Amino acid sequence: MNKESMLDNYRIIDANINRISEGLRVLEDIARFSTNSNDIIKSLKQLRHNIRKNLPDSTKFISSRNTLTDDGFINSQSSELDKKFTHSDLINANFKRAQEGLRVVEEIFNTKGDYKLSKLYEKYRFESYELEKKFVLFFNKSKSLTNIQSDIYCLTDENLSKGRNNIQVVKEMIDAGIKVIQYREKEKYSIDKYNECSEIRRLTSDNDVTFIVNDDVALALSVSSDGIHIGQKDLPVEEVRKIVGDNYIIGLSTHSPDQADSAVENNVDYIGAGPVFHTNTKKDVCDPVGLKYINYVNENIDIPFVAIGGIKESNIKEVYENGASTFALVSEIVGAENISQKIKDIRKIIT
Ligand code: TZP
Ligand code: MG
Repeated sequence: MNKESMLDNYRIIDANINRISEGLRVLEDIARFSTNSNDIIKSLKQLRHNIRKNLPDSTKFISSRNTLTDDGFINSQSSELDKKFTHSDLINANFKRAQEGLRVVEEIFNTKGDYKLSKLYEKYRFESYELEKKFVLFFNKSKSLTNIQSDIYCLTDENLSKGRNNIQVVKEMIDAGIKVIQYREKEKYSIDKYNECSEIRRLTSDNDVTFIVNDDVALALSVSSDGIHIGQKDLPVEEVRKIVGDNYIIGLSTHSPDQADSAVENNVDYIGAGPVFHTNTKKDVCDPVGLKYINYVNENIDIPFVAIGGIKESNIKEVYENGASTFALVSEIVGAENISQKIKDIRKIIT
């Protein structure tokens, strides 16, 4: 190999080690500013360190550097191909950046005759694939949990929807800027529920809306909803967790301080707290638990909670004043003549 092409190899490796480390650094920082991502941050940092640490003769690589006349840099400055729109785009692009860089380093070391190093960087590339999966699933779950903590949590109930079907109602909710929707239908055939949920999954995915399915774990998984909402009389949370895995959201209805405390112990992701007031919507419902329970949950429970049961435009202020910041309403919203106007009116009170 002549001197010229040796130098080019160093330059390629130097550029790619920078590309990989920078990509991983961006990912690390995105993870750093999400909650509970410590595991992922540690793995990213470890990988980034290993990638630099195992590079021999670092001065040789640096001295081959010539960034300002690099065609890659010059092209990038005059192009908008790399524009990103969402955090998900950013995550995707930076994993790809790291993986492509690792592949280049691996190939160049291989042709340079550093076969062992080539294999090492291949191993890092495979580690990055696993990490990407972990990161994306984790990130999607935290995004969904953020949506669950938005102002209004909507649920379906076709019987109360004034002749509109669930799909029409869901579209109106999404148009009004609702960020979390639960599919709750007690009296339909599974096949009809499946068809409706598949359509709702499409609509919610397209609009970054979190989609939760009530009661039915198989239905939830079959349409890839973001979560499942269960009640005290459903399968135990631990069993549901075994079925759905850690990256899936489990919501649990609670009606007492004991139930809220044990929800936290069982790693539930959020709880419903209620019924705050009397409701006709839920048939097998216990007596109203009142605002006192909302107060208890607000002061003692560290996971997100959603106040539910008999909440209307006319009484939501009290619920808000007792510490709730997410409100689940069924009849008040699906039964409104104008869903979007109703949502606007409610928002005026709680923001
Ligand atoms: N869980 C507790 S109360 C309730 C559910 C599903 C129904 C709430 O419906 P509405 O019409 O908002 O009272
Ligand atoms: Mg239930």
